[in-house]
Amino acid sequence: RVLTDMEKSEGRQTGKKVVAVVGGGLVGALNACYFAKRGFNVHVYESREDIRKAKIVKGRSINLALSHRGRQALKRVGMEDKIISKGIPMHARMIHSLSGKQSPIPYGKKGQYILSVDRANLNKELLTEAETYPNTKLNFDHKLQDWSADTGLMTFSRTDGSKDQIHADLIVGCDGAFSAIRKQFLRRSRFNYSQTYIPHGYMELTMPPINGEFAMKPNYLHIWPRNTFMMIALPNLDKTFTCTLFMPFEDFEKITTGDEVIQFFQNYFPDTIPLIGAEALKKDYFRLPAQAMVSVKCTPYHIGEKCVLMGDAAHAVVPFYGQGMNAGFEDCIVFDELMEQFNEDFSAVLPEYTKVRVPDDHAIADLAMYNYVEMRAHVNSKWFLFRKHVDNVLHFFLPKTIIPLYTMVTFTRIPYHQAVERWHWQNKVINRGLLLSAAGAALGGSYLLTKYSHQMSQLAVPAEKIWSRLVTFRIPGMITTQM
Ligand code: FAD
Ligand code: EGU
Repeated sequence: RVLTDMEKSEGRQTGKKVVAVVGGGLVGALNACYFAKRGFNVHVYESREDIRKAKIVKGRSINLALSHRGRQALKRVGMEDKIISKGIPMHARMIHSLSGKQSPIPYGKKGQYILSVDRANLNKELLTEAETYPNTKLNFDHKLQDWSADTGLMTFSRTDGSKDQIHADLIVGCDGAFSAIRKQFLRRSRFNYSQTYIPHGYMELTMPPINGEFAMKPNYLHIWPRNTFMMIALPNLDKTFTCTLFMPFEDFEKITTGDEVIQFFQNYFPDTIPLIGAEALKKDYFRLPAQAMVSVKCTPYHIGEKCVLMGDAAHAVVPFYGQGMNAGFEDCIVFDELMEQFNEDFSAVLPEYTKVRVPDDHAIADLAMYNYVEMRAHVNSKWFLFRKHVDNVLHFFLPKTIIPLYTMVTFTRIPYHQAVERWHWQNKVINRGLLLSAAGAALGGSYLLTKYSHQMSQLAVPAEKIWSRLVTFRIPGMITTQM
């Protein structure tokens, strides 16, 4: 429900508590709307300049895949329509094989698509929306230095060298993967924390329009799966694509000249050279060094009734499920529901938030890491196509029993940890051979055989291995929370 200006201004008079949202990124800006809607006096503190005024916006990834969880969170503050109107629907993946062949694999039924959204625009729109509440104040150029868990006093530094000391009743840490708020948690007893950098880095390359049109089909998430290397491309409103190359740092470092860049692309992504342009590629590649990716898990997410972590500050995940922002946005829904349930009593809401949210955030962190390992280990374009078709075929024949994991993650609000449990259960069902009944085998097998007869010969050697991988998932401890 969208609030009227009258309703929005009510918060000002209520003399409600002061909520400090630290970090005005995606999750911080959305959270500001949630707290403002409840009438709190909301102060957002963001270390950077106002991105709506800044000329150059540096930051991670230009565009993002927005899916159901994120959309639901936007909807609750009346922002869904505004954001999706500037998003580009992606109804399917487009798998690019080494030979340049393109094969689409739909995400699901007609209404099941994800959206490519511009990070900067999303952030700007959310900040502007937060500002429409008179009980919200945005403070840019405020970098949190330190804060006290006993008093709730925060110290901010400004670029002119001055310091600001500010008090709040509740501090909401939305300051990203390297959270300064979290530092105080680390000093406390019984706080669990783990951080893992993966050996891969990522680099963004722009694919310009050709004759004013998208260089590739726009309504797809384009994927070039090449085992240890992978590239992904999402469309932008200006008809460019942002290509993200994922590769071990080791390999990034091996490429030192423009000619080596072209040689590398010639070997692995030949179809993209004319689309990105050989000259642009040589330049773009050296413009910025490859960026690191980190996975962070911790628990608890709160300190007493004073402070709570949300978004990447609580759980940075590797981007191999397209869920980091979506999970962070869902954090806001979960917290808001608990605020309703416990009458905005922070001393009850905060512990319950940790209790219900930690298992789900840890589950998506583990899933994303699992998918990273899986993709790196043996996912080339044939394997990717094969696996997704098996998922879809099983779902087609047993729509109520077998729901692909990505479907539960991307198109439902089934709690992440339940999605994982259900996935394990489904694999057991498949494993026990219920599906290997004559009918299932004949139907599924003949479908695959006719469609992939030429590829079957290549799969034939490790077929047993592949099948056992498919049905058993013997990777102990990968999914269960290891804390
Ligand atoms: P951030 O976006 O990092 O925002 C944190 C904010 O806090 C920043 O504005 C920062 O300036 C500010 N800040 C930091 N320190 C301080 C301080 N000391 N004081 C004050 N302010 C501070 N997610 C998806 O859902 N879909 C995708 O397709 C997707 N793709 C991705 C691709 C890549 C390559 C990467 C790296 C991530 C991807 N993600 C994706 C994840 C997504 O980017 C993050 O989960 C999301 O940005 C988290 O939002 P946040 O607000 O918690 O943190
Ligand atoms: C990575 C970087 C395809 C944006 C996981 C799928 C991603 C995104 C997939 C990035 C993949 C991988 C899924 C979505 C999405 C797939 C998903 C990954 C968006 C399992 C901007 N992933 N991503 N899975 O199914 O569920 O299409 O940078 F290549 S969207 Cl790694 Cl659905």
